[in-house]
Amino acid sequence: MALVCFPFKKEDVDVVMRNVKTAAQHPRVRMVLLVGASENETYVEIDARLPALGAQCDVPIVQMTQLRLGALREGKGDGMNTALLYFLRAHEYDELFGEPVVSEPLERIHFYDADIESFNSSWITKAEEAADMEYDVIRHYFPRSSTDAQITWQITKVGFSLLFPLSVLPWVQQPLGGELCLTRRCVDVLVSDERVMRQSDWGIDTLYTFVCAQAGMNMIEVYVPEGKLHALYGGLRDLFNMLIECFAALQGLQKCSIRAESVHRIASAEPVPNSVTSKIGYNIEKSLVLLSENWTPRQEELLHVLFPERVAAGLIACRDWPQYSFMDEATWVECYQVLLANFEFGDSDWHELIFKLWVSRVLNYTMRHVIRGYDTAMNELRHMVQDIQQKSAIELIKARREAQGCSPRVLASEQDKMRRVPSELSLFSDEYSSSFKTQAVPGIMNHAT
Ligand code: GDX
Ligand code: MG
Repeated sequence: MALVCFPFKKEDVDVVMRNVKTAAQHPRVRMVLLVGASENETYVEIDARLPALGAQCDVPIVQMTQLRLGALREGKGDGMNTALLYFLRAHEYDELFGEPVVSEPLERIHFYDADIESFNSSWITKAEEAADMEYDVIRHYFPRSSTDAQITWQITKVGFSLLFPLSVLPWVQQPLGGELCLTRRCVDVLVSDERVMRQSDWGIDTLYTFVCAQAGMNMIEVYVPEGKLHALYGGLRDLFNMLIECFAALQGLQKCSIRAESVHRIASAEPVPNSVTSKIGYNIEKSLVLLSENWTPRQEELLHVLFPERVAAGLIACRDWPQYSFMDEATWVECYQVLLANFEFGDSDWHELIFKLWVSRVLNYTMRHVIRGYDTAMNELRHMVQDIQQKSAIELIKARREAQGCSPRVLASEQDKMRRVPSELSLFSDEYSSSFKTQAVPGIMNHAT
């Protein structure tokens, strides 16, 4: 039986209560858990309305505030990790959580954002039916507006494609999605991983995705055709923390290796409804202004010293007038590699700089591709990450073979033989041999050194 968790901070309580009721009345759900960021207004109002809702449902509905577990900003990561610990211990007395609430160990935990207006019981059913087929991780994926998900596309998908091109990670549809179901086996893996438990901020979704893949958990992505309608943000500035924390989480993983021998299935998608294709994800006019804000001399210096000159010139010119034509896909990849090598988490100049670089990238994509229609824009995004993945994969395979001592001349004839050998250096993993790790690799793979 399953536990459904809604992490929340400040949300519309009507939406939250409707979602809690949907979950509590689902036949597979044994209990519902609300984990609040603090005892804020939303928390207090939910508390007042829970007894009435509880009377209409047969399963326990528990609300709590998140524990301080991690080492970074107190955010959604602490909320989700609190839920994982609770899930493991809900059937027995526990010092942290008190008396047991259920009699048997819970088998699965589902997470859904509390602010989803299109949530319904089929989301739980789809995940449960997939879990019945013995997948460890079930992720929901959705059709999204072409201007939505710009952290997912420009940061996480680009990063996974660059750093782990042969693993399952570039294939994960929505690697930052907060809607997922995990088995007890998978939760055991996550809570015993220190990297996960310290990630108290927005980086938590990146860590769950990465660690599940690294541990070889079998994954399926189920499709939710109606899409995720949820509380909207205004300008891109609202995404400042999420951007920085999601990038920093990925940067922290860049030296990790990952094998890719787990199963990954993706349920097929369906035609995208007009409600999604016609939606604008962010306010363009408000975002143009962001390029001229919060400049310091040090940001200019960092640009001149570390980035290509056309990027430095283009971005600094934004102090007077917004520009974005310089930040095409190839330039973004160059900047991304500079950021991977040099970005300093916790340094306010670096935070502002990555934010402005990303805003110029999002505006460039919007003005060059989004205006040509939904399908064109989505194709451009897909091609961008596919190209990165392919180039990076080729570099990785080449470097690995060189490290193994294959001269380029014998590569072609050796290729088939190597593919059939299930050695510790599987071609379909991103693991480096120890000799490879010690070598400087030119170009795109300089992260491996
Ligand atoms: N307990 C707790 N503590 N919940 C939080 C906190 C926190 O500090 N901050 C946010 N939440 C809740 C929030 O109330 C909502 O239910 C959910 O987490 C997601 O937050 P929202 O502001 O709606 O995020 P948004 O913009 O929809 O973000 C999406 O991308 C995130 C990401 O990119 O990392 C969403 O899919 C998130 O689940 C995902 O983490
Ligand atoms: Mg939301």
